[in-house]
Amino acid sequence: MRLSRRDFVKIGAGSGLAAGSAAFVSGAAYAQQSTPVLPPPSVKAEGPCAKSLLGEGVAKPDFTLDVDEKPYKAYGVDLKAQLVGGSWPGTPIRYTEGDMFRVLINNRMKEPTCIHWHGLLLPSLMDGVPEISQLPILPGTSQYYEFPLVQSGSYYYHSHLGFQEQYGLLGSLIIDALDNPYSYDEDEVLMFCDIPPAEGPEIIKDLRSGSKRPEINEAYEPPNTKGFDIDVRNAGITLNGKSNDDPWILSVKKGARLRLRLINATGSTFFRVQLAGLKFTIIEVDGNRVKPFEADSVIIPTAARYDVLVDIPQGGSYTLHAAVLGDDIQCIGVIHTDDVAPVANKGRAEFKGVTADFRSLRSFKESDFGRKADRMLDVLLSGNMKSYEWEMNEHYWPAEYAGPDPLKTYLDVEYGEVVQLRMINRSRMSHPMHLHGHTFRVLGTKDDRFAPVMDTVWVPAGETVTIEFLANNPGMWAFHCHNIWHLAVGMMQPVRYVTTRPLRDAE
Ligand SMILES: [Cu+2]
Repeated sequence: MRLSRRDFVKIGAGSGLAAGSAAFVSGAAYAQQSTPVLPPPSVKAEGPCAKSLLGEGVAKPDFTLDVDEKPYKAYGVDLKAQLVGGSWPGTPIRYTEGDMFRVLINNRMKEPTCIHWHGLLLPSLMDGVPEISQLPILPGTSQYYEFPLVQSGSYYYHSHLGFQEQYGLLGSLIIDALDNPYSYDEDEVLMFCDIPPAEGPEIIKDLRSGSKRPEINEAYEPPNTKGFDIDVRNAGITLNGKSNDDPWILSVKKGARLRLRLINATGSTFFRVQLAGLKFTIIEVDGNRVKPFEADSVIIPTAARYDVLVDIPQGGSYTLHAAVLGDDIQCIGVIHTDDVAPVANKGRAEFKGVTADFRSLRSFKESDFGRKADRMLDVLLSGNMKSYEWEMNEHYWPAEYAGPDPLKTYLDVEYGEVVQLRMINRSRMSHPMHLHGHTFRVLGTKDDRFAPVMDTVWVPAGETVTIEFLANNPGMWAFHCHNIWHLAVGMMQPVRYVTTRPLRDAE
């Protein structure tokens, strides 16, 4: 069933959840809960994962994601991977704005999982975060997710349980716009993943053994940021599942205009990306339209997405370089015209010209909420590299590897407020901060009326970044650092609605 735009009532500017359509009733019912009510436990499958899970009156899923354990080898490392549809990245999902999202997860693993739809505006109980929005999906059981898609752009899905995301449990999630303002000849998803050097518990053990930052000669560092720190030296980076010895290749026509959806789906990697000296134009960040910005390279933090347009002016073979900040490794891919053989330039990336990051961007439309913030909250980001503990507001969220005395603390907001979160980074590391279920404006970039709208923002070491959002989606929402190692030790403080909207009659 395709919903029309009329079915959606925007509750506020910039972002908003659908209301008023019959299809949304279940979502609205979830969203009405002032304290989260856990959904019924996952349905126990009989034999192979629940074929009969979906009873009468429930629409069939458009995508069935089979999650299973599988050995995986890349860059000389053997890992126990957890994959969707047997590949890393997993089964791609694609919809059109206004569609109902109907996805079934079959957990065929021997351990629980929980799947999060990164960047989507959805009912809280569909958000897939254990302990915050749903129960884990137990081994041999299935979970059905259904909600209306009220936005467009480049997103991805990933497990929000343990280290699974770092070991392959993720895939792309693209929502085509109903009215696409851009024209291009090719539309390509470029998904970057980092391959860890060992299993998760081993990496945490190493980090806790007091080892310092690895000595890296010739590390790539962004301009104006000295000494970009990393925790873990990854074995390598894949692009759409391909490693550098057999790189990802795209064949196009001479003169083609390409839309590239650059998705940083890594556990802890920041990239600086360039395309063989070709200028490109940034058109969207985290699925939100920006004033077109021309650049020679762009810095993409963990869990962020940048959509760019690039023209392939003449016949040739063009190598894309994604250099890892703070390390000396890079990922390559090749785009070539169909009259020329692909040739990978495996040399070290050399950067020239304009480097963009979130501070370069302005929202395409005015993003201001038209009033001052109702609530301003400080969020201290701090840590201890020696004991390997990472905190938000000097607390750890309970997690398997959280520091001593983890505690459930929340950032409380009320429905309808304009909320500012001032993130003060008192550490020497950068933190890619992600808020679930909302988009936010990143203030202090250029002109706050046109602040870029995002869902994941880089808070550089020692700096302060303020975001502003409209509290229009009641529930409990994960707000955390998207570096998997920081999250694993408890770097999370959820946003909790302490009031909901008043009762009202159906329109
Ligand atoms: Cu962090």
